[in-house]
Amino acid sequence: MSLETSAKPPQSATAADSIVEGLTPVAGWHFLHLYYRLDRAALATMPVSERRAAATDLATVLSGLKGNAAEEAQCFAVPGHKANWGVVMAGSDLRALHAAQVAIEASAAGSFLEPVYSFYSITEISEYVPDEAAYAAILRDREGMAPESTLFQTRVKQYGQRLDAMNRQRLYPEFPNWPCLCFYPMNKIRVEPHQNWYATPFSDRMAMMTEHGKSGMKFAGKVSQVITASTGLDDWEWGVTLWGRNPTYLKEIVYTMRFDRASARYAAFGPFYFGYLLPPEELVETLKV
Ligand code: 76R
Repeated sequence: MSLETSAKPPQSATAADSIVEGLTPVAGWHFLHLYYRLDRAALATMPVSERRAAATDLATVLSGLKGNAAEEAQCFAVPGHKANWGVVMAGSDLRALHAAQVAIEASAAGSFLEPVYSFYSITEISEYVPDEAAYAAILRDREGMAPESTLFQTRVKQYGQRLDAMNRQRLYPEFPNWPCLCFYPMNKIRVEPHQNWYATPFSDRMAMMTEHGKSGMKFAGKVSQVITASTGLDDWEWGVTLWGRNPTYLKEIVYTMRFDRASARYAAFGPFYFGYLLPPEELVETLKV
């Protein structure tokens, strides 16, 4: 395999001429996952009335996130010992998102909340999302469709019509109100000489991502994903947030993708967090705060 890297630059939002100074992403939203454990020993020392007030305070802070600090926010219970609960927020205002984190930690519940994990990233449109012309080339070269055929032209046109909405969802995602979600960070590995994603020609990477996209599409309606980018921002290169209509579908999609070349040969994963969505009042009730 050639180690020559492609000259093709990514479709970067920052490739535009103008400089956008500030904390608002040039395109997309900030994306913040926060995970906490409850310190039961600290909770046990609190008088019941204080404990109830702290639970109410926490539920109030969490209820106010969506529409105020963040455009989207959801909280969820996490079974197991890695964390007891988590919250995921997305929005354009970094200081508001950070203030929301501070509000959780400085609330009356702060004295018994132990932060255990966080991940900061920004939504993006991957450089492998085909534009209309690239999609036409895929139909022609990989699916052997004749460009003069009506079917070919219809499919390209329909794709172009869907693309705007799909890109909006990639940058400004609406969080599905589904029963459960999972989160994990990932890297594309750089092992020389044959497994360096970044030294692999663009066309090979594109072919692998096309295979990846196809295997993901089999889960349409069962799994919804938001891939956020964190190179230079957090310890891993991407955050993967998946919502499932059922935990089984989350298990199945991750297992299925282990066999895609992009994951089988090039992916490394961080810790996995799984949770089930709950409204804030029910969350504090369930956790027996
Ligand atoms: O967004 C699109 O639908 C276009 C095709 C596509 C791209 C470009 C796509 C489709 N993904 C893309 C990019 Mn994805 N994705 C993951 C994971 O566990 C693993 O093995 C990998 C974790 C999952 C589960 C998943 C799901 N994807 C990416 C990138 C960015 C690469 C880059 O830019 O360099 C990563 C890191 C990544 C990882 N992906 C899909 C899915 C699903 C379900 C789809 C199909 C979406 C659909 O229905 O159209």
